[in-house]
Amino acid sequence: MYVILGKGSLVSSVSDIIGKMGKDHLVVEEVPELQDLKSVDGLLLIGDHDLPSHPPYPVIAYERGIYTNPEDIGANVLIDEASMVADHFLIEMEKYSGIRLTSELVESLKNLDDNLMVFMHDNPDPDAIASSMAFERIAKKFGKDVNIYYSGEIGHPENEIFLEATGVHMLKIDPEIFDEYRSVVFIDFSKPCLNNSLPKHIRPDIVIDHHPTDHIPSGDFIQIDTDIGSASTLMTEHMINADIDIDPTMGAALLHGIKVDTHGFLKNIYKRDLDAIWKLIKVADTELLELLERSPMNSSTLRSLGVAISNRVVEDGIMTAFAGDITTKDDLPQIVDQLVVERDVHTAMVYGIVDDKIYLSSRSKLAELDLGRVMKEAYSDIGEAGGHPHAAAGKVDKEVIDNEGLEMRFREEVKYHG
Ligand SMILES: [Mn+2]
Repeated sequence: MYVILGKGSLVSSVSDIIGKMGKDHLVVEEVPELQDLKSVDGLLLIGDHDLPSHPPYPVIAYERGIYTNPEDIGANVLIDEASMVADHFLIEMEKYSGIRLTSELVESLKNLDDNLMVFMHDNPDPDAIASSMAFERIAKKFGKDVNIYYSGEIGHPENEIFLEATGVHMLKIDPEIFDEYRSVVFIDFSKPCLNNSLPKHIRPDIVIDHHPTDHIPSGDFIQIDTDIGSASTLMTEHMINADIDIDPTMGAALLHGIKVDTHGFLKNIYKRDLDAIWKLIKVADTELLELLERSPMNSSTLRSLGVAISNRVVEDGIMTAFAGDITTKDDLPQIVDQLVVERDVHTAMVYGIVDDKIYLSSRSKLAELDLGRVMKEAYSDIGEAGGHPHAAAGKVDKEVIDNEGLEMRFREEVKYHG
């Protein structure tokens, strides 16, 4: 039980509020009354009192005026009026500026055509898809029809499950859709033609993104917020501020979007992402989340994984593995993710054949290795290759190199750069 020690109107107001929050507490006016109390969990001290020294519970004191040392008045923590006002000012300002931003979004939505084109980047990921779904919900509330467009592949079976479960309807970008002008929205990217299949001249009316850019587009509502882990976080904030119900499927979709973009809530995550997670976790469909978590694999991918496992060669922590003829190059990233977990392997590359091309995908656990550069230097003279420091990919013609040469080039470059 909490105890408030003090008297006056502030004490009774604070007691009312704590009561409304459902916390069991008691108000006492004088220090001697404390002696008779059992099981005190904490004391809030309001006003001047001489406390017994070192009580067996934490003491938090409220003091008007200038901050003093809490120990001087026998408290562990001091709530002084100035910091309290400052803290609350900042919290309320943040809330209010979020609400204002959402109402700006709603205002610009209202001014757009009745039919909106929402675009995602190529090979849209769960963050882009969930955010577009959320945007559609908001737009619908204000009487707008929405078509969601993408290019490239949906690829990963996790994404297919995601689409099935959420029932989101997406269309492939087709040059004809630009014949008739309709309002344009970019979600999870901001620049036409970069990592997306939009013609360069397309100008967005609305942009909601979290990737840094050197070019801020002109448009009616442009939100490029880089102090955030995912577009799903921005959309969660807008849905809450616009008072739109987040149903269990939408909640799971947004939560999954945040999760994927923050590497499982571990990297590139901000307090606002955590606030969004906290809200979504209470409504999200946990069965759907678990389904997405298991990250299913198509049977053809699993078969190719089997081939790659039996063909794998490990030397000095470097694994190369031939997956044979594969159904699609999208199988390779999933396969190499499984291979690189082998103990004592720090870097892995898997490759497989589709038609007359060899596709490659690699992963590394070495912090100091730039795998994108390794792949580039190993294969750019005979094909295309590159990527990120920990994940890279490539493509070469089957005619120009045999498996042995392909594997040797990879091992040599890793050793050289590692
Ligand atoms: Mn994203």
